[in-house]
Amino acid sequence: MGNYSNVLLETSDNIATLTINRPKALNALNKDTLLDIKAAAQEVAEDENSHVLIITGAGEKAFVAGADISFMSKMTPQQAREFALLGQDVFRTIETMGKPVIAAVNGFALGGGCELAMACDFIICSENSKFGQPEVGLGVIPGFGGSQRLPRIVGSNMAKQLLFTGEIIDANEALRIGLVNSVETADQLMEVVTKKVKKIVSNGQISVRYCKEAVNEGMEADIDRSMTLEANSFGLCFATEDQKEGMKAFLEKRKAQFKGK
Ligand code: DAK
Repeated sequence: MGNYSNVLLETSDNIATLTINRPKALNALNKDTLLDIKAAAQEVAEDENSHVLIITGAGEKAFVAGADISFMSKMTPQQAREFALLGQDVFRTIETMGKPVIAAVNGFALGGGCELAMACDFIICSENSKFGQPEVGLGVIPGFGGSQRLPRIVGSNMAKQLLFTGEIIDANEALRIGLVNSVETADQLMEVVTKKVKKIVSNGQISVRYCKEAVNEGMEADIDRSMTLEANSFGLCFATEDQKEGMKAFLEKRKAQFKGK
């Protein structure tokens, strides 16, 4: 896979792993890092051998400690707007790519780091993780979608509490409010995430993709429209070899061999 200055990208067993790699700055997101994340995500989206993407942070302390405050401190209003639009675009690329993206949060996920994790399909974190949107303490608001995704995930009242106070919550509180799906020991985080991801990879990739689209698009639509979306995608599955193989394998009492076709 391609070489990037601020992220590492590797693939094995159909699983791509993108590691934000600026550990000295706790993987803070500057413009170049955002551009690397976007290019790497697009590479994975186009790579036939990558079925799932895991995003994590280098080092033992942080997933991503936020947008780079030293970089942001000197921005003009116009540059700030451009920076917010860039981050939003990068995170939308992740959110809308036709493959599952799992955040393996291994430490601080603050500000832009929490926003990056929330743009993924779900989050599994280590016990030492900390989450929060501390932007109000810096005199700004979240700029990479945090004020929009947080209420969609944890509900508007809890989101407002976190956004207004800027408080940092630990992994167990993140689990309690439904921000993360599970909390693992730091040692076992990648093992657990990989196990989960291997289950995803063993399924029909087209149907996994349709599930992602159905949830994402359905969440933004009224119930009638979202039911139509589901019915349409359900119908489309019957145009795939995977549907024929999946149902045939069940009836023959064997494990399906999906081809993603
Ligand atoms: N940006 C830049 N550098 C950071 C950073 C960050 N967000 N977080 C940490 N670092 C750097 C530190 O400056 C330090 O660098 P050196 O001093 O060694 O050169 C190094 O990482 C290690 O950090 P600490 O020495 O502070 O480590 P500690 O363990 O003592 O503390 C910490 C860890 C995560 C509690 C602390 O570093 C911290 O509070 N960091 C800032 C967390 C934060 O507030 N994050 C949210 C950032 S705001 C927008 C676009 C985007 C956003 C908003 C608006 N628009 C364009 C409108 C998003 C905003 C954010 O993400």
